[in-house]
Amino acid sequence: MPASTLQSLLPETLAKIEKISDLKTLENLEVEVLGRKGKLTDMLRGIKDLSDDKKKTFGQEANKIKLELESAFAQKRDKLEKKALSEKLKTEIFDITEPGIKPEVGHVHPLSKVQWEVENIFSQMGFAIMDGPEIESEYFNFEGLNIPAHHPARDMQDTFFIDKEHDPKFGKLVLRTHTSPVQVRTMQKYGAPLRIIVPGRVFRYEATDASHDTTFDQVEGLLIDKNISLAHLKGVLEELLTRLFRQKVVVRFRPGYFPFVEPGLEVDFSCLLCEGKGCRVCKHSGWMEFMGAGMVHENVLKSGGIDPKEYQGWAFGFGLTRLVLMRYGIDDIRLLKSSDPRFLEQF
Ligand code: FA5
Repeated sequence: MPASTLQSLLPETLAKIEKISDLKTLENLEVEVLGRKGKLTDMLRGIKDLSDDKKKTFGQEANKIKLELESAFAQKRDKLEKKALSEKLKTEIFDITEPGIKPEVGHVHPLSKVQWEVENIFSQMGFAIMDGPEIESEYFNFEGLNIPAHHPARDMQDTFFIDKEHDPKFGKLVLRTHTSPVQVRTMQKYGAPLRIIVPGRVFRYEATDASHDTTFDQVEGLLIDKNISLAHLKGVLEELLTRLFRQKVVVRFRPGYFPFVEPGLEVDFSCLLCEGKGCRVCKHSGWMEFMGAGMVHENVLKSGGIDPKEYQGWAFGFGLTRLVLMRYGIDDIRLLKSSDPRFLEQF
């Protein structure tokens, strides 16, 4: 292998590199000179025919040339890449003063908002927040609450039954029709005294209209202690409503019937719009219907394992969904579960 060929390879290649103005041509030249079948590799293959002396000098020389060429190719590649990038940037229009695209941010559903507010207010009054199963047994939904099978009071709440195997001791499985079953469950678990609320979803088999849905939310309240009276209930409810509606709200009791309380009450609160004077919203009565309540029936205390001679208390259950309607002035309950963004985005 003549050394002059090796010698001329360096300046020839450097001159070619100098003239190249694009990355692809540079890459091709690199393969042509330094690649596995390239010129330099080819020259090195002939080394075996040289004398030992020449082998050494040729080897050293070839290695030096290889390193120089590698460095020249790398420098040129770097230069061409930078040039390509700056040309690309020149053609791309990027206006840093243009306003960004505002990301869509979701928000809490109005029902959850009011539920959290109610929970907050009751927590501050020392109530614990409880939960219970939505698929209930007939026992907890009815019998345990002093509503035996075939009692006409069962007709007050039309029920969805679940066609599934169940423990006959507890009756069939039902979608709970109210949050009241959690009263007995909590009494059995924690005993007296008790101070709880139970927000939760309930289900009834009934025709829907602007104020009735088949799935809605209730909040149950239960307070069991010694020397408890309905005056405590009035105080707690007026505090809740006054804080929730941010205006003075008055509560009134009327007699009502629920098998699990005695005496039983219907609770109304003063109309928010006319403050009790009478207007279209309250049908000129000055009052809004709010919920059922009463002193816990002794049979219910017994179901919960609490001695009615030692403890007494009151319970209530209101429709959270209807409260949300009043809070935001919504005129159809079905909108709340509709998932229609045109409605939900207003809150
Ligand atoms: C009950 O469910 C009783 N468990 C309440 C109770 C608890 C009384 C503890 C005594 C002691 P009622 O069926 O009236 O009662 O329902 C309570 C509230 O749920 C009603 O005042 C109403 O606000 C709401 N409600 C009832 N049915 C529907 C419905 N179909 N759609 C929306 N809200 C409803």
